[in-house]
Amino acid sequence: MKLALVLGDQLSESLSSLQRLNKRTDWVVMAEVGVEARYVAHHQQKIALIFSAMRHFADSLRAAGWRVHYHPYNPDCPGQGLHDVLREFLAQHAADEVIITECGEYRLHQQMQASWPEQLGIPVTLLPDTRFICSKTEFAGWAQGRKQLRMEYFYREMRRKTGLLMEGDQPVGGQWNFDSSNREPYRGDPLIPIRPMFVYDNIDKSVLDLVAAEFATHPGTLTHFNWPTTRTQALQALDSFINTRLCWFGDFQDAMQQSQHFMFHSLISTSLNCGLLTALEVCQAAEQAWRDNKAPLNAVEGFIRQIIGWREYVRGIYWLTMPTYAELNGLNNSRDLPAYYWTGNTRMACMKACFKNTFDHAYAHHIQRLMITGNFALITGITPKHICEWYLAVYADAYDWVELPNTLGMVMHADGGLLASKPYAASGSYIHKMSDYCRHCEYQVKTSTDQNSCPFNSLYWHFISRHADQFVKNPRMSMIYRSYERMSDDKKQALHTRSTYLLEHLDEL
Ligand code: FAD
Ligand code: DLZ
Ligand code: SF4
Repeated sequence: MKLALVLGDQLSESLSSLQRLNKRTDWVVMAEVGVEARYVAHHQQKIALIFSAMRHFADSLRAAGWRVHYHPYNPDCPGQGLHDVLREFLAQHAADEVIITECGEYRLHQQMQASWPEQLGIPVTLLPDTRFICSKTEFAGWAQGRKQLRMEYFYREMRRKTGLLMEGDQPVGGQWNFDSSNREPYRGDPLIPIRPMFVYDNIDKSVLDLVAAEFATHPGTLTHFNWPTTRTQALQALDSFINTRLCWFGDFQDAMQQSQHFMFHSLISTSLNCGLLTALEVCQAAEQAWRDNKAPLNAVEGFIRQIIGWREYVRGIYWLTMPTYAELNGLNNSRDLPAYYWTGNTRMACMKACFKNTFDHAYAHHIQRLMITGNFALITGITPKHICEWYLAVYADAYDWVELPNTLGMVMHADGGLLASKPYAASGSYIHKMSDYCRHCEYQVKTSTDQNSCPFNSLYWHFISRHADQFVKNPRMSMIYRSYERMSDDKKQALHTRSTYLLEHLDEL
């Protein structure tokens, strides 16, 4: 008899481990365990989502005729690791092989490879995760011999491989990338359609009670929990996005609003990452919307690029570079994460709005993550490990393979530019242009050196000036350095005085 361990982010019927099993003779094991639920302080909604989706998935496997051993969370169990549950199961059932689809995190992958066969006393076979469009080997082959691993070129390969938005070997519309049309601020028109609200069933309710009782000290609240916990709900979420928001996704992809937490974003990352949706089906649905004239090409291309481009690319980078990647600190940062990343208490309206969204919904959209909370961590020089841990904890879609390259590489530029050709540092004027936050803020976005001036402004120039050695020769930064050089010494001194003050009082902003 064989058994397959199915993890909390492997909730797909197409899973490679399930394909190796015989429904009638083999077993599927699934387990809610303390080690996975506590290795970072996951947001309460993330734990609720995973436990509930796992329970629903186990039920759907049983309904399809599988034999499933499900271990619900039990704080009193002496062993709280996945291997403890497997060992206990193997004591009752004689199995000759454990089969697992490779997991998404280096930490667990190493344990499965290095110590589980001995701990369990039977072979452990790890199979590739075929839910991704690009395998680890294929990515390594693409990366080999390249000086720069630019997402754009990888993305074109994925377009060719999938045939998405292609006419023969050429991109539809004559262009691979329509990003230049995707930078509009939002001024209230068109109205943002509401997302579907899901009714909790008994499984959701009992999991929400469990999380409230056992994980109350974890960040965030459960009040607004509305993540799909079944494939049916995930398909509804996808359908609602494709039919009501995709058409505006491109134009307003980078826009932010004080009172609009989701804008025109899809909200499908949680479902993609835990396995309720596959990348290919999502992209095919978007492509079909374009073919049916329901959404313009800039929106559909932009959306598909996020998935077969960025999502696959960051996964490739992760597995190509781990474990050294997690240790990188290319800008030698050493500052602690200010307490408001955990409490949300800050006077900076943009940061406060993103924290609120994060704690209320375990969500923030890409530009909030990159250009607000991420940008602030970059320009203030937060230690990469601290900010990486924060992003892994607070978002319902966060798993190491996708969070780490986004944070350490894209946001913190700690990988020396492997992932991004220049740091995404920005002053308050970018935030002012792309949002209405500054209207709600007690800081003044138009000034840099006064007592009440926007912290992002002088901190941005502090970043530019303190990292001149690294970036002055970067062609994409030359204009910025020329502007800095043109400033009077008095202005530079005033910026330095203001930013030094802010850095010394970082916790009080
Ligand atoms: P949409 O904006 O509607 O985009 C559609 C889909 O594209 C997403 O669902 C996602 O699957 C994919 N996507 C978009 N951008 C990226 C990207 N940069 N990397 C990978 N996939 C992308 N995404 C995660 O799924 N998990 C994470 O842990 C995560 N951590 C991040 C940390 C930081 C610092 C930053 C800047 C970005 C991070 N992202 C992460 C990427 C992105 O912010 C989220 O995928 C997106 O906000 C999810 O919301 P959505 O489903 O509404 O996405
Ligand atoms: C994130 C998570 C949580 C909170 N809990 C569980 C769990 O109890 N059981 C489980 O199998 N998986 C869980 N997960 C997802 C795992 O942490 C994830 O599979 C690894 O991080 C690899 O991506
Ligand atoms: Fe953020 Fe500065 Fe605008 Fe305030 S003024 S919302 S701190 S960018």
